[in-house]
Amino acid sequence: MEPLKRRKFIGLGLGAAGVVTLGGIAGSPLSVFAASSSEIENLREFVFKQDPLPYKYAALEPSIDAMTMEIHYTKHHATYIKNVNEAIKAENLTYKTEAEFFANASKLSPKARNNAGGAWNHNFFWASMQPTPSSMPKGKLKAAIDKSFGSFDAFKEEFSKAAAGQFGSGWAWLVLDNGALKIGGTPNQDNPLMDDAKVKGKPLLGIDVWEHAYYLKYQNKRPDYVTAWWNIVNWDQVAKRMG
Ligand code: MN3
Repeated sequence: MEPLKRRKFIGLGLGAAGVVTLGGIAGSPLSVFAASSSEIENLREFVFKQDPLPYKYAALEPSIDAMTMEIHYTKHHATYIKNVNEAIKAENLTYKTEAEFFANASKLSPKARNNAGGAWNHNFFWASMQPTPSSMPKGKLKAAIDKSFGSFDAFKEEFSKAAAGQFGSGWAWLVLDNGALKIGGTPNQDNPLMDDAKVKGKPLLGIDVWEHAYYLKYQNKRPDYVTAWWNIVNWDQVAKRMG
C-alpha cells in the first residue's frame, strides 16, 4: 500500500470511532481509533506552537521595552516556530512530544535543532516573566536556592555571571538535576532538555542573552539588562516548575 499523503488522509472523512489501519506511516502499520481528522493529524506529526504572550508588549517596562518585546515575539519567536515546523515536515520527523524531540537533539539537522530550541525556549522565557514582581522565592524554592548556592544573593550573582559571560548568543539557565539546583549557559538556542546540552536537567528559569533580547534599550550593556531582568522574574512560575 502506498503511504498515505496528508491531504488524502484527511480526505478519508472518518466519522464515528472505528479502527483504521494506516500503512506506511513512520515505516510501520499503525492502528488508531479515529476520533477526528485533527487527532489523526497529530499522530502523523507533532508541531510546535507559539504560546500566547501572557501580558502586553509594554507590560515589562522599564526592564524590557515594548518594541523589543513586540519584535522578539512577533518576528524572532514566530520565525523559529515556522521554521521548526517546516523542518518537521520536510525531514519527516516523527517525534511526538517536545521531550522526545530534545532527547534526540544530537540527531537533528541544524535547522530542526536550532529552531526547535528557539520555539521552546521562548515559550519558556515569556512564562518566566511577569509585569508585577512577586516578592521573592519562597518556601521549598527558597530552601533549595539557599542549600545549593548559600543565599539568594549568591545565586543571583552566579546566575548573572553565567548570563553576562555566555559568549555570543545563547541562554543562561537554572536547572534541577538530581535534586540539586545548577546554573549553566548554552550557546545558540540549545537548552537543558537536549541530550547533548552543556548543562542538563529540568529547566526552572532561563534568560535569553541574544542581542535581539536587549540591544534596542541596552545596546552593548548586557549586564544592565540582566540586572533589570531580576525585577520581572515570575518566581511563582519557577516554584511551580520545581514541583
Ligand atoms: Mn530570543
